Amino acid sequence: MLSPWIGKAILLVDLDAFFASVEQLDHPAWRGKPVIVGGDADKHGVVSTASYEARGFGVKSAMPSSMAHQLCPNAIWTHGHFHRYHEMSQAVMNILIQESPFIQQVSIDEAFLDVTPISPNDEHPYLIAQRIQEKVSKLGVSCSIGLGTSKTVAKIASNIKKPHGITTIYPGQEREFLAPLDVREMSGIGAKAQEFLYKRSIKTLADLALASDKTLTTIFGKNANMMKNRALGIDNSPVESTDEVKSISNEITLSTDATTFEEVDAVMGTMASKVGRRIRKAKLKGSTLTLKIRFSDRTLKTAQKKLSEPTDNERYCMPILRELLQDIWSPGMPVRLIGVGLSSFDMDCYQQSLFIDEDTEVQKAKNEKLSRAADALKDKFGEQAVFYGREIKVHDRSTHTVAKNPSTPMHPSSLKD
Ligand code: TTP
Ligand code: MG
Repeated sequence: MLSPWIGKAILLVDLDAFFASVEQLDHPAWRGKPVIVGGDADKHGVVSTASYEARGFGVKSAMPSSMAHQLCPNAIWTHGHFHRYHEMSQAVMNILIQESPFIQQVSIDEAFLDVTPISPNDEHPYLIAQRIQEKVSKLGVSCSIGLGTSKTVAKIASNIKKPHGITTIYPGQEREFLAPLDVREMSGIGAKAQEFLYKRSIKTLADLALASDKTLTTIFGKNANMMKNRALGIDNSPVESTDEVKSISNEITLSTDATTFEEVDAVMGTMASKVGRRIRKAKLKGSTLTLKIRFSDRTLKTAQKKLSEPTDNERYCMPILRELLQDIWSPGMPVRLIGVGLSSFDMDCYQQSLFIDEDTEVQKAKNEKLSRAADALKDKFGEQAVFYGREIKVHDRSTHTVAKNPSTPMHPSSLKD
């Protein structure tokens, strides 16, 4: 018998060993075996994710592939099949949308859902979580769910029972649940913040809630108070449906660093064509173009240009992206991540340039025709149907999109880091 649920109810649904589970679904012979999705060990690759069988040997996301090989020499390796992960992610999001219109997708395999019982939809949130798990299982993958009164609690709870668990923190139990947990469990606290806090004997969320404002401000700045409240289970941030598009971007983390112009240009071309396709689907045109590069030492550089006219065409963007690239990168510098984005979808988008140059117009028409033909083919035969020239190579080198931005056409993403 379930205790009644009074008040706000938020679910965080997170797929289990997502990329590896899709691989096991698509390759029945791999089921029940250690599977690793990642880059090649001899090219300094890293692990994207590992099946739970491989995790038993200590293999983890972001671990160097060479180490994963040592820990689990018999694992089955794959570079990954990104269109399948995207497809599966969409199918899961469709299940969630049927359960509540208040959905916030936060990564390719994760979304918050507000399922607060309000008459006439006053079904117990736990039953909704159970139904979601069943429907997701029918797709051939599994998910874990955290249920709580806030996004903070739901997110932390979702990690407690994995795989295929539901962890419920009833209203009023938040503080007791959070208190003994390691500070690292909280979103926004990474390895560096953890080290800083540990040095000051702040190890659990209870310690964090009691820490001085001065210490918390040193590490979290203007978010100090918010973090303290969250450690106490106080978090009123809403599940924000993300329909309003402010920018459309795609980024990719490479399994091995790109160092030559040819390599970087090929990846940039692929990201630009993904952005182009999404922006055309959304029927928008953007007038600010952004290029983002993360180097192997994790430093990040971005370059931006206001375009002379709004565009939805990657071919128009490529020469400008190459100029931007020159500003922030020189051949030989090892590149780990490349992102391309278009933004500024204001009224200017719909204005035509006042000075029409005939040659440019002819080229523009040609570009448009080519892009639309490619879109039509991709609509019919899938994302992998058409590649532009050098793009093809990218699919052998890239392991995953790590942007906390799934490439859903109407999902906004920011290139800010
Ligand atoms: P996660 O949800 O963090 O991990 P997961 O789904 O593989 O495993 P878990 O059961 O713990 O949720 O990430 C979702 C996918 O994102 C993951 O399957 C692969 C990709 N990813 C990377 O490529 N690199 C990374 O470092 C991480 C953390 C994830
Ligand atoms: Mg997951």
